Amino acid sequence: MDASEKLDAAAKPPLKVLLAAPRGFCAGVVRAIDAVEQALKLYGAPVYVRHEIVHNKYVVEDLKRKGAVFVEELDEVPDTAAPVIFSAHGVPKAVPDEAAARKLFAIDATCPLVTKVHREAQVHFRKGRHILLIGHQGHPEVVGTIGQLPDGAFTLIETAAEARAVMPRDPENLAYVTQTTLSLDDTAEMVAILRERFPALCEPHKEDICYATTNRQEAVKAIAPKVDALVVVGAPNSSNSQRLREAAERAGCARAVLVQRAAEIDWTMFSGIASLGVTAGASAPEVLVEEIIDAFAERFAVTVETVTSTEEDVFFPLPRALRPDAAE
Ligand code: 0JX
Ligand code: SF4
Repeated sequence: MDASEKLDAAAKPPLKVLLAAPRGFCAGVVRAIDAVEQALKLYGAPVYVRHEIVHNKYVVEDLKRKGAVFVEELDEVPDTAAPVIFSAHGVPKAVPDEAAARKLFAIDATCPLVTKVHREAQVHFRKGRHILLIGHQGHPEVVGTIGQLPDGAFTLIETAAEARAVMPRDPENLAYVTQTTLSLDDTAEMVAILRERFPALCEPHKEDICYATTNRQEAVKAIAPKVDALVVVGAPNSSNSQRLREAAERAGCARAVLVQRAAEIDWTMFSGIASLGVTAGASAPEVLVEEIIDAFAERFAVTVETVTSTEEDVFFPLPRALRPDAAE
């Protein structure tokens, strides 16, 4: 430490940062972003992407600069030989059907763990079961899951009150599936209510809330009670990121905020703190975590400690059309 750094350290209040691990990118997000990058490499620009590939503006803007063109619906894509990639969140069946009818070169970057939920729902439907879908209305993953089956196949359950009130036609032929990025605690409560009301309820063999959602919520809960404030790096339209902020608040950290970029931090919220928790949603790149910690380091004498609650080694291979020999 040179003299000016010593002066700096003395002038700044100390801040202990507890950095949650795991945090940030999950295997489904890595695969989806790599799919767009690889499509650009193999087929050149433009590559069309339906919906934000993952819910993060920084990621989207970076891919735009490289030649990706983002649309919300297929009717915004011209008749083209260029690839059209579906986002990690999944799409209703009507979307690949329309792409096939238009002979578009569709590449599906839906996370395999979302596709697993689609498959479960299809099996229940074939077996004549009505399906309760626990999730958030209007979220693209929920729209995609509902769109796997004909109208009326699902009833959406958003709250414990709805779990208590739902009146399925045939309670003996009933199943549930869930969105992958829900609150573990809220979902456990809703499932407990449904189980008690409908003993014949068919359940997923392996939970639908994915490993990444589970691990990031557990990691944030481990640090939240120990810090004065907590930052979740992520976007407001990112369900899993919002759930991390909520989980931190419920675990005892009253000052828990979702932040996209350092420039938007409201510093009045952090006056007088001595400890800070930091985590990131599954769609938030690590470079933004670093940007935010650097912004705190301009105002505080920061020391960083990583708190690891579990190790992850999940990896999903790219969609087939993008594997190395695909364009030959
Ligand atoms: O809003 P979500 O959490 O579903 O999506 P996001 O933030 O893009 O995270 C990655 C994709 C997750 C799909 O399950
Ligand atoms: Fe897949 Fe889970 Fe990541 Fe969603 S959060 S993309 S389900 S691994």
